[in-house]
Amino acid sequence: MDEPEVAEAAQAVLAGDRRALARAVTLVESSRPDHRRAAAQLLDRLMDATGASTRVGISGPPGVGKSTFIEALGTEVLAAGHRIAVLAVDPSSARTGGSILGDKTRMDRLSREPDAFIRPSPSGGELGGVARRTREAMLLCEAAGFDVVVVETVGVGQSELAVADLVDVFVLLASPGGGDDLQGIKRGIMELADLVVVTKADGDLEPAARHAATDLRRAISLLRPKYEGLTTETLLVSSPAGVGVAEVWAQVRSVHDHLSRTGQLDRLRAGQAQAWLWDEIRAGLAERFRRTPAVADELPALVEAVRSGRIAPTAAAQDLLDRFTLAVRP
Ligand SMILES: Nc1nc2c(ncn2[C@@H]2O[C@H](COP(=O)(O)OP(=O)(O)O)[C@@H](O)[C@H]2O)c(=O)[nH]1
Ligand SMILES: [Mg+2]
Repeated sequence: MDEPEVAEAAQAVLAGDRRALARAVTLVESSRPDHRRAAAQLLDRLMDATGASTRVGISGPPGVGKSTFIEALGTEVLAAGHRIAVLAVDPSSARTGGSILGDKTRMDRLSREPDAFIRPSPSGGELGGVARRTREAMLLCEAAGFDVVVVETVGVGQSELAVADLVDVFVLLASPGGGDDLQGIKRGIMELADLVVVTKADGDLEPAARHAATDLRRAISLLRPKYEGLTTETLLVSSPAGVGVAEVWAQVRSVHDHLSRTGQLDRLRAGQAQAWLWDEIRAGLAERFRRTPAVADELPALVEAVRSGRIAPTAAAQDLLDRFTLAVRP
């Protein structure tokens, strides 16, 4: 993509052209070096039009009801006059080559709305790459005029941490009947939550959902608050019936307003931007390192030597880094 094409793409995204937005997201998802360069130029042109959205992360284990909830939330958010973009981060799809299909059908209603944009995560790639593409896709959506951006992630290991690092408000979904182990939520993940939502508070599951909420409230009360003057609420929803969803949205707004009013949102985003810069530098350096012939020539032998215990990893790393430094020195 040359300069004028990038300029044209930027104009189309700014005009809210959904197909242009979809193409731009495809561009930032590509790992081809020329695409990476074009994507960076495109984002650079759009930066001024970004940042005005409410960025919401929604996480929880598979089957907890994330997609169903987001569909209900989306309806609420659209009714309030917003435009909503939903991006999915699913590191498991990298391994299974799919798993997002179910989500697509479940967000059927939302995906037909003209003021909604749904984008499942691309399969393939490691978490770092998926998170980077999601950050960029989020900025593109903002430039296209979406003022609510929801990032859905399957709660497996590190992905919650990555998502919590790119949104303003992080919502954790828990299911009833998780037993006495607090639905298996790890303490570290609970500490990230700005809001906890217990799903499936309906029918036979309602008592269990109330019980789970009580347990979660108790557990949260023992944690150090994430922000001064803000408590992490635990709310109940029944997504298919839409019960409790408006309350969740109101609470998301309230947390966001608080952060915004107190200057904490600016600090949060500044920190996120800085962390992103270092992610990019780390990823770019590793890439250039691997591609440097003086490194690439020795890498397989040294990896083997480290694997068999003949050379200490530290020594091998030193050796390779010295080769890299020598190679890049003018
Ligand atoms: N009864 C009830 N079922 C729900 C609710 N939310 C989701 N489900 C069901 O739980 C299953 C998993 O939902 P899904 O949204 O795909 O979960 P995800 O994997 O977290 O995205 C589906 O069969 C949904 O119909 C709810 O609030 N109440
Ligand atoms: Mg889902």
